[in-house]
Amino acid sequence: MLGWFKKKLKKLGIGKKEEEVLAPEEIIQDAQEVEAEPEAPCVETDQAEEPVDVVLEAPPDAGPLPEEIVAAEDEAQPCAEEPQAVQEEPVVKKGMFQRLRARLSKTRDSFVRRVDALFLGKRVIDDELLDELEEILITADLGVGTAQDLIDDARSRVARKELSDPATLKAAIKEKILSYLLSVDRPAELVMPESGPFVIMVVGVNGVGKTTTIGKMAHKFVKSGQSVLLVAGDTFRAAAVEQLQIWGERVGVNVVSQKSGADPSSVVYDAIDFATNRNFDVIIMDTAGRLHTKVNLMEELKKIKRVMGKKLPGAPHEIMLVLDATTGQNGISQARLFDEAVGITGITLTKLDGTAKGGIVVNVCHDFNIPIRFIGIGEKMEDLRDFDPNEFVEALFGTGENGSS
Ligand SMILES: Nc1nc2c(ncn2[C@@H]2O[C@H](COP(=O)(O)OP(=O)(O)OP(=O)(O)O)[C@@H](O)[C@H]2O)c(=O)[nH]1
Ligand SMILES: [Mg+2]
Repeated sequence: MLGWFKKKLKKLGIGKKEEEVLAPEEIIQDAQEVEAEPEAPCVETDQAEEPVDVVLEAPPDAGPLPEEIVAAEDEAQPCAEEPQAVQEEPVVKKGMFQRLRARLSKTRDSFVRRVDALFLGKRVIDDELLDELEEILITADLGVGTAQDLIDDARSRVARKELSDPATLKAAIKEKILSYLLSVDRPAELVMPESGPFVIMVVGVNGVGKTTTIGKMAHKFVKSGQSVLLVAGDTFRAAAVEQLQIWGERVGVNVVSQKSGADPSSVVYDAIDFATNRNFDVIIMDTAGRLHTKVNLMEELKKIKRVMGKKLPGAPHEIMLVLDATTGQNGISQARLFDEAVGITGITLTKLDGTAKGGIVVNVCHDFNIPIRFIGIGEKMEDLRDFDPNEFVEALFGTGENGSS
């Protein structure tokens, strides 16, 4: 991700496959609507030159406590203090890979292990085997279209006598999946703005992990030396502002907010002024996952995008859709809906740690020409990974010893 941010943005576009598109109200899963309570306007900052008011209350679901985060960071990089500097990087990298592998274990069980079990003792690739393989791919949430393409490819390679036994078929499936993942991982074209901050607008339905991902992203940017400003654009849910403020405190970054119920466009308008005047590098804006009427959510997001562009030409530089991997195929419908409304330029897939539906990653890359920027593999600050197709496929298919199958 830092490569993505520092160097350039990836080229974007939309490619679609025919799949059933749900009505917006079916896709945007509702939760209990919370009445917004008016609160004092605030700009929480430790860098601001002007005096500011800070309103900070404990939100109900702010995620893990700071102590847990510190402990988790220690746990995440067990080899970081290795005395021999020359060995440090590979060892840490290996530890990171093993952690990713462990977090993807449910998906590996539901997908690769089932493929292994299917192939056990089989000597020939016949129609029955391919049909059963297709079923595994579909139930592992790779999507019907992706599964069909994989099986069609395998079938034609069998016909061309390129594949003869199940072991080569597994390698072929792995290779084809990697090709889907790499096809949207191409080099960037867009450069960082000449002046002003790089603006990221984060969107997604409620509960997918937008605010948490924003906190984690901010942590990554700060670690790479960027100054980050968070914008509390979810003015609908009463505790949303406080939840972002807590993340701001954890990460040590500023949060611009107004009272609950305020117009999110006005919040970001002020935030862009604030960031431009103080030379912030990055603005990350949180948005609501639901509003009183669902159709209005999309209209609200369109308005925010328009206002950003008027205030800072070229902004937003990234519209990041957050998808919850545990929702499986519903995520595909969400991606379509948000893309049609505001034009998605990057995707983060969260909660891959708790689900057997990780095949959705392959489905997203196959169905959309939108790069996956990050994957979320836990609730803690360091549990956001840059999406690396090779690493992901190895974590899924590899033995874990040396990354080979
Ligand atoms: N296991 C796991 N949990 C996650 C991950 N990302 C987010 N969560 C959890 O998902 C829950 C919802 O996260 P939020 O960040 O509040 O989601 P949101 O999209 O901002 O929700 P709304 O503000 O209601 O729209 C929280 O309990 C997070 O800790 C992840 O990668 N793995
Ligand atoms: Mg939120």
